[in-house]
Amino acid sequence: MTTAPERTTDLYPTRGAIEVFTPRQDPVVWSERGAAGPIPPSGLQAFERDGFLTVNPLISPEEVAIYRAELDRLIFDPDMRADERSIIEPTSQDVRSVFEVHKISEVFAGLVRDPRVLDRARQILGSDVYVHQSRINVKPGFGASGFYWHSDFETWHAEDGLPRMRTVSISIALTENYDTNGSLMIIPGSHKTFLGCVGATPKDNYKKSLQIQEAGTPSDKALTEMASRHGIKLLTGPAGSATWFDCNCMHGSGDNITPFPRSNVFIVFNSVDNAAVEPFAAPAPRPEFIGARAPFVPIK
Ligand code: 6CS
Ligand code: FE
Repeated sequence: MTTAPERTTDLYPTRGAIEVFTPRQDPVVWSERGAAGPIPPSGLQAFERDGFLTVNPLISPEEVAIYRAELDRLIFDPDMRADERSIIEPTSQDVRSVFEVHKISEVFAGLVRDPRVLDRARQILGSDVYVHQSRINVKPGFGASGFYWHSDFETWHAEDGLPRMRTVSISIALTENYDTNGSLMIIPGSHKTFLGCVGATPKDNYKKSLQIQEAGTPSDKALTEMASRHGIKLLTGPAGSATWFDCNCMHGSGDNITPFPRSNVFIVFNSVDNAAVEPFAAPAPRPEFIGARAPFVPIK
């Protein structure tokens, strides 16, 4: 059983009076060079350089069908819709996200233990891991709203208390991720610089930020600088494909006004050596269904 460490110094200041760039002070790939695992050395090098890596396919069409059916079961369940772990689209009132699916659903619980997923997470983070957060982002057609530019780590540091950049997300496409239906956009290389954002975290910020994020978003100037220097990569792919992305990538996704949903399952793995402490820039930690807290059991 792992318990939370004492509060550490804040290596990545954010949500103060001014915007501040801090060079990354953590490795991107934590395992020793060439450590055993499913990702080949060339893949680890690409992940280290770009901050993301696509695996296509990761799961089979038959497995996609199983996860899609489970996603549909969850989002059309009235009790689930009323649950605090479900986030509703502000305009269409469709379900936008469901959090903690690895605890709600046996089917998604199995996915976090799948060696094709778990072994890659352990290889990137170089340690035992646990799930900091899991969610399905439904992004139904006809008007689902996007996710404005942000670094996940900026939020997980400020509001959940993750001290270091030793956290990785996998996004698994459960529907076709087209270039038109609000797919993930990442600024390659942005993971190497931490952007401390302006503005204190409001109390209970998560009640709004999971619909429309304001605190922790970059200024137009900073975003223009990053995008001009690195470009923007649109991550498309068929259902069954997956993208691993570092916790500090600057990323976002647009609205989906097509008839084609962009439904993905996201799992956020954190190293057991990077357990959440007190939030670095928020009045209180977010609820556990958004950011797991010790004691937790490493996934074996
Ligand atoms: O606040 C969070 O943890 C969530 N928000 C976004 C926009 N991405 C990461 C995560 O789902
Ligand atoms: Fe995000």
